Amino acid sequence: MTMRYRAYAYTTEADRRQRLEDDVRRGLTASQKTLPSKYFYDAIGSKLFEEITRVPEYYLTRTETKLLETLAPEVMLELAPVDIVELGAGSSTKTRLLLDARDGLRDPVRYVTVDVDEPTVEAGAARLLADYPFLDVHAVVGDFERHLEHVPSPVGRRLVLFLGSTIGNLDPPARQQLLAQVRSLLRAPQDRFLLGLDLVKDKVLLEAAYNDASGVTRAFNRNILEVVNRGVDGDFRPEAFRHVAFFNEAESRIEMHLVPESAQDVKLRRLGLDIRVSPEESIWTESCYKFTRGRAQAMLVGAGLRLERWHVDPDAYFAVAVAAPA
Ligand code: SAH
Ligand code: AVI
Repeated sequence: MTMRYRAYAYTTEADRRQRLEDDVRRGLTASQKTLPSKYFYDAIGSKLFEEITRVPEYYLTRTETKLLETLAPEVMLELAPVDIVELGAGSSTKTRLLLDARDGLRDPVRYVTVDVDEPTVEAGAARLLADYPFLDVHAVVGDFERHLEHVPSPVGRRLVLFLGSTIGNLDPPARQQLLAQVRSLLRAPQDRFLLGLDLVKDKVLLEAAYNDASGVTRAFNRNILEVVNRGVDGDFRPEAFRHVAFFNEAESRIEMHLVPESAQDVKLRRLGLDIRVSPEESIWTESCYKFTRGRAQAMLVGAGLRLERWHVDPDAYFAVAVAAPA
């Protein structure tokens, strides 16, 4: 790729493997078995996620996209950022909506993308570079919970993006920690943070979004077992597990689990570990928290941020918050 693209990986293959081994051992020997949701995103998982964004039940992506289309001119022309940092950008499709709205502005922009899945980042960057000659791309291939210190210092007005309600995949303590780090990425009073949040709504709609009729979310959920098999030389049979997703109202989150049809004895050879998963238990693979304006405001304030604007679609399904340093 051209000199306009630079990628920095902050973990070695050996380190990544060690972390996966530690996470799998810890998660699958706990009384409530768990796997961290960041492991969904291997090449197949990222493709399955892209497919999820197109199933009719998954309203999140299309609703946020519409909101961003409306907001983009205001955000881009008012803020005129020259330094855009995006966490969990994936293929950077939504970033394009913002870049398209720079109508007339041709100042160079540096785009810093932070994501664990390198091939997806690279493919997204290639498309951006081809279409936006004013752009430089700096890819931080890593974990946004561990590697934000490697985001380079701003080159001018900065806009940080965290879209898609990916923040909802973090538990409250991890979420607060991440927001505090985002706050430290904002250096100047005019720097801003754009945050996409899925909102609390009718349980039927929420549950349908995670139980699509075409079964793509089921395939996405089961794929994490393929990632584990590859990572620790395991023999999970993903098809032996049911996909279970429901709204936990008390915690305001969708929970995704994998529940075996019958008891499964699984060898995790690289860990020297044999485990049994019985039909009375589950492997909890993901939480997707849903927000209200009040809760979003409180979490931003808790991280030293001020909620400046709150944009919601007409059905009040999804919100894009604009936050500033407090
Ligand atoms: N922002 C895009 C993609 C959302 S999918 C959208 O709104 O459609 C979630 C993305 O976050 C994936 O690309 C995944 O690889 C990335 N991701 C998940 N956990 C991560 C972590 N801990 N660190 C870095 N990237 C992560
Ligand atoms: C990436 N993240 C915001 C998605 C979500 O809705 O929480 C991941 C996902 N899980 C199941 N479907 C989509």
